[in-house]
Amino acid sequence: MERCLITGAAGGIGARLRRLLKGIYPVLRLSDRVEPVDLADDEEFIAADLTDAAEVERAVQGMQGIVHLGGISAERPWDEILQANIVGTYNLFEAARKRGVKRIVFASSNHVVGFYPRRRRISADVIVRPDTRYGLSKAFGEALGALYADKYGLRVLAIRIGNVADGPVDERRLSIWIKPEDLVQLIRIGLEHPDLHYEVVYGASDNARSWWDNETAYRLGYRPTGRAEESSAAALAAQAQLPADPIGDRLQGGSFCSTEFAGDPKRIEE
Ligand code: 15L
Repeated sequence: MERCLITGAAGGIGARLRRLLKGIYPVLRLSDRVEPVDLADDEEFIAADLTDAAEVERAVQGMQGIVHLGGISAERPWDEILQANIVGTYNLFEAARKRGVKRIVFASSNHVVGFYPRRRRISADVIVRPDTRYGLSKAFGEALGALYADKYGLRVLAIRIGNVADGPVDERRLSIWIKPEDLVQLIRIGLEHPDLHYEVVYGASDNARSWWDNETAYRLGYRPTGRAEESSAAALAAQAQLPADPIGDRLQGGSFCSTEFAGDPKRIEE
């Protein structure tokens, strides 16, 4: 793997990955709608709007691997999600197929399975339970990855990312936090593992309170070094300052579940 593209390079995770992946691959091309403000002289950038298929093809041209972070990473009105995450992700996979890209690491999200209760431990094989239109769009991206792996032979890793940060910032994040360096490990598995076809893994560190069975990631060689529990006192103190969320506090997706929730909360699985 020598030539990689990061889409969504101007976003929060993109900014971290630009630094952490630098030097690992000889060519690391960055793409986003707008150029990162701190772009360095030795960084290659191509502006591309994911909804514009021709621009996406231009960004993808000559690449062997793609880390697809681009699109919207929070709940938004349907038309915005549709354009950026559904049409945009389709354009990205289609450009990759046409241009002979070998591998895609798809930044999926824990919000694909956000409506599972916190008391359940789930593997990556469970049926999806999206908590938002955003989570739904990520489920689409995962399915698109399976199609392009099975039908066209791309190698695809979908990472259901928990929360990327320097440390866990509240009680929920004690379960889903991922240290940035651990995310880099997973991305490298997606870009380099010789036996990868199509897999879904959870993007979480070695968290004692995890809700996820991440066996697939471990089988592929993942050895996370982050441990959320080491910061549990600070995370729980921060949680104590937050208002209670009677729906979100029971569910893995947290406030993404309670946003726009309508009707009787009793219907949620206990
Ligand atoms: C996500 O998918 C979001 O992109 C991120 O901003 C966080 O909110 C994260 O999930 C989370 O669940 O904490």
